[in-house]
Amino acid sequence: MTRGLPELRAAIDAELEGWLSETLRGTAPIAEPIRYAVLAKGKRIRPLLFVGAWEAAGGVAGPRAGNGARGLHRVALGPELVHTYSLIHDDLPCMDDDDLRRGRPTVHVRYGERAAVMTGAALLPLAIRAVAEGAARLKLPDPVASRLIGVLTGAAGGDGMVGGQLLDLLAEKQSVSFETLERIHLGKTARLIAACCTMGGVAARAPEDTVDRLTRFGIAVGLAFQTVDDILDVTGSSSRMGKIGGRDEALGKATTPSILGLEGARARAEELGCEALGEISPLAGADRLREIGCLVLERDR
Ligand code: GRG
Repeated sequence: MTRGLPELRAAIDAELEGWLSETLRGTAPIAEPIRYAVLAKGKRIRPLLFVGAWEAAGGVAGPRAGNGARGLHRVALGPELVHTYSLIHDDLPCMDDDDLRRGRPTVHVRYGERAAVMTGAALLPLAIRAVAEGAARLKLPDPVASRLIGVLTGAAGGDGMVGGQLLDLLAEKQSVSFETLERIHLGKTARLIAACCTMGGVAARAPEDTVDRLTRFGIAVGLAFQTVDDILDVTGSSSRMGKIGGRDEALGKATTPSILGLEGARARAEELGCEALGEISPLAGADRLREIGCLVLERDR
């Protein structure tokens, strides 16, 4: 698979669109807000990381792998659907209370709060279904498919994204140490990003030391991702980001720039980026994964 990132992103978008159309048939009225949230212009970093990690782990899609790339892209939808659910719930009035996301009104602004809660909830089972279907297409044995689901659900749960989000909310307007801040970032952001990388290694049936390496890469990239997000909340353009900036300060959130200053935060992002790239340097097929890692660090939205 030698396509560039824009082509890969387009292939993932096409899989999302096609699969949702097929899967949501007969599920009106929840289908509309689901499509609205998922098909909005996200950067698709998590599915890209999954495919990049799979390649770095030596994954090969061919006739012997069943439907090859289609199966791979179907699995890649799992983390994106979990991520989209987290954005919908994160934007709710009882959470961060945001009106704009991915360049358009948030789901609760467009469809109401009750529909937004249910849209988020509906995305979780869809995510598991996408991973299970993709694993079947790749002809992965059941224990490998179960492990993929275990990695994704583990990262999304109380010990990962949901737990990190609660810590984040509890820390509002509190004085927080840098160590505590990074523990929050690990839970609310980095665990899901790392799960994409772990899943890439698992789906490629790579040796365990490679899977561990990809997980460590993912954690460093995930922490860097949140650090850059905190920086952009201070310095970024709202129209470019598709969401309102300055929200962290308004909500009294501890962030990397609020603790280390902007320059300190930039240095921390760079340090994490180097750590991440160091982890995958021994892997022969890691060019795309490296490119995605750099994209995370250099992004402006
Ligand atoms: C309410 C049960 C319940 C759970 C909520 C809301 C939540 C769980 C977790 C929040 C996790 C969260 C939103 C972390 C922030 C991660 C982050 C920086 C998201 C932005 O990701 P991008 O930039 O977004 O990849 P796009 O739109 O490009 O996909």
